[in-house]
Amino acid sequence: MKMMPFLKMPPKLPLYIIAVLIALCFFPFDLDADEVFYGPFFDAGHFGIFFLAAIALERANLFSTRPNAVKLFAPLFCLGAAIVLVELLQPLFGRTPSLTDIRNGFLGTLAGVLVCAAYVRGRRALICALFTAALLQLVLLNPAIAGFRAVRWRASAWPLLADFETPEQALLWAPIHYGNGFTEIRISSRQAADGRSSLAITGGGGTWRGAEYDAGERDWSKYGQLVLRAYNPHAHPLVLSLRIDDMRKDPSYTERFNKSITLTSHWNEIRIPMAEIFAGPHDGKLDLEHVKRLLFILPKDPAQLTIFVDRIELS
Ligand SMILES: [Ca+2]
Repeated sequence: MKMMPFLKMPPKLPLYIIAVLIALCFFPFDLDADEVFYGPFFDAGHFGIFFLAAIALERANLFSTRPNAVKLFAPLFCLGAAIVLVELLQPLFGRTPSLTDIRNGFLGTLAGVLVCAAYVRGRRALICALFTAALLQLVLLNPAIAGFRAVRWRASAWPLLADFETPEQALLWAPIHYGNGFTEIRISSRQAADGRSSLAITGGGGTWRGAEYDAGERDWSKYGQLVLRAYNPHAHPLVLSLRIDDMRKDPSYTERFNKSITLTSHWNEIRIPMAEIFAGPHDGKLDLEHVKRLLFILPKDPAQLTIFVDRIELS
């Protein structure tokens, strides 16, 4: 088969391309603000990076005089070792290693090797291999697309933080628990302070459990208060804890805003002045220009219970 012009390159260029592609894995991207998008985006990116690296390695002709089995497996072995090494070294560059990255890197390498094998078999085989690789890359990008929708919703709804009326905002929330317990969160139509649904937070056991909202480092300082609605389905009062973090990493109890709120039966509207949140931490003030997380902690009660929260906004 006649070589396509775009695959013709000077002898050492493929090796430089591989070096640049692997260097991309170490670039210290700041993922904090829109991690719900960038996290899965860079996970999926490992597929594309090692797909291109596998093609570049084939173009480097390092194994062209070797037996067929070596030609096939040597790129898998070399890039496989690079994938694992990259993940082991990533923490040194402020990146987080993950098994998803390793899986996606291997899949990308495999797809690249298959495209190279298809290339010598003819145009139809090449088109099929490229189509399969593109499809796989799109499937792997799917969580990033969902994350992008969540980030876009957060920006467009601002200063509304949540109303639970649309599914994309669910990705901004995550269940949390510590110790032997469980937490489950879901958008529920059983209760609603506005619209038709709210967020049900169910937990039991453990030291503490609740739900966390990814506030995206947004600026709360221009607003007068945080307003939210919480529903207590029980006949007796419950104490819900609210926590707000700024950019401090793993803030201790004295470095964040903490407040206990007594919920009477049914819906409660809670208004917290921004000045109170600002002055909340015992150590310093809360950086209202960069709010990172909002957490609801369920009452310290070993029994399983559910509370609902709805329409959380700044005003
Ligand atoms: Ca609602």
